Amino acid sequence: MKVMVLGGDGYLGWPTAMHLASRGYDVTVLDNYLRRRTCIETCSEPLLDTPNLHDRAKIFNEISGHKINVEIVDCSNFHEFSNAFQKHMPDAVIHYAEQPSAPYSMINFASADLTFKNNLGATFNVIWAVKEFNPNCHIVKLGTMGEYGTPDIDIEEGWLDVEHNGRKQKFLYPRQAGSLYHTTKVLDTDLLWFYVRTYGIRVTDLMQGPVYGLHTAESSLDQRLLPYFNYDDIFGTVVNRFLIQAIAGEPLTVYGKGGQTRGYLNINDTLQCVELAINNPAESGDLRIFNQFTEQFTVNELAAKISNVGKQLGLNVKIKTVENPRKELEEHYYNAKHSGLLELGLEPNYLTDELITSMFNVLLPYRDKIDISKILPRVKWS
Ligand code: USQ
Repeated sequence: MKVMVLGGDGYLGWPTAMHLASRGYDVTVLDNYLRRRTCIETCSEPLLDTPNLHDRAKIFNEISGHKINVEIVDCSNFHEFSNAFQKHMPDAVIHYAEQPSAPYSMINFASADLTFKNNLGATFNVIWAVKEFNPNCHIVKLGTMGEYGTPDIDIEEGWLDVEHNGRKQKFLYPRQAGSLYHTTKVLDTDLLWFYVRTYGIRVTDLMQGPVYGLHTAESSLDQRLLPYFNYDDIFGTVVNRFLIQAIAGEPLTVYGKGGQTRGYLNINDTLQCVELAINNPAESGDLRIFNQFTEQFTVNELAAKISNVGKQLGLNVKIKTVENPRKELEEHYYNAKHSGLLELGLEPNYLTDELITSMFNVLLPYRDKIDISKILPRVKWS
């Protein structure tokens, strides 16, 4: 199967590319290094120096014998993207090519404008390239659990049966996101749904929760193959941040009351999920939606788990309440369904003490690389 990974330089894109190449897929990665540029511009450099895509593909090829094709392409430019698409004519496109940070999208007009145009533009171009040049190609789009927000009712898997005045209809589950970034994903879903129902393209929209972790089977082959790992306030996700804070001896930064609940997953489970999605494609004319996470936690629960394990390893871990820079509910109901990917065969890697210990052990050798000035939140919602 020919697979294109859009955003192949990112935290998830590169591990996905290696995972699929190792399993015999014909993999091409596309990226324009937007993540690297926005990280440099905001002083949010990752923990490790990460070789560029051509170099990483070469290193991976030398070590594993597997090939990854690299195209340095801006997916939000239709000319560039459609040329690459026609050159490789993929059977499936995995679309990670979006500005992924909620705080980044809330800095100012320029960051909001970039997020809006990049994210919607890339999705629009993927849809049009598929529709024009290979309508059978399966689009696997990374959405986010944050599209749903935190409603006071159960969150269904993408769709909701609504009964109104004695009549029934199935609709996209109501969405009310908490940042401009998350809102671009809501708009992506609407765009995809329009083109699916109008032109019969096939789409899987994965509502993913915050991801954590560093090591995958392939990245553990060589330090230079590790993912682009952020721990700063703008691009780092909460579990990765807490692990680094614990190692640095800095207090874990719980925002507000810490009752914010989200569905989380291990980076290795992201790889399983996207592979399951491409191997079980959506039907033509189907917008299939899966909630992609394995277990839910409050921020306080995450801080307690990481603190307990850190202390067992001899780290001096403290937990601190930080004024919440975001506008979000800090205590709320949360019950999100997530059975679709399990039914396809997902075997979760849960956030056990053993797993937290193994993540600490992978990260501890890089203690000297941590820049503690990147830890406290710099971007406020208002
Ligand atoms: N949080 C803290 N302390 C911190 C960092 C975060 O309490 O130091 C809290 C946040 O306020 C939030 C929760 O932890 O309530 C999760 O924050 P996060 O930064 O890990 O995740 P988020 O900004 O929602 O975004 C991340 C990814 C994004 C993805 C999303 C999935 O950056 O690309 O779409 O997770 S979800 O959250 O389900 O929408």
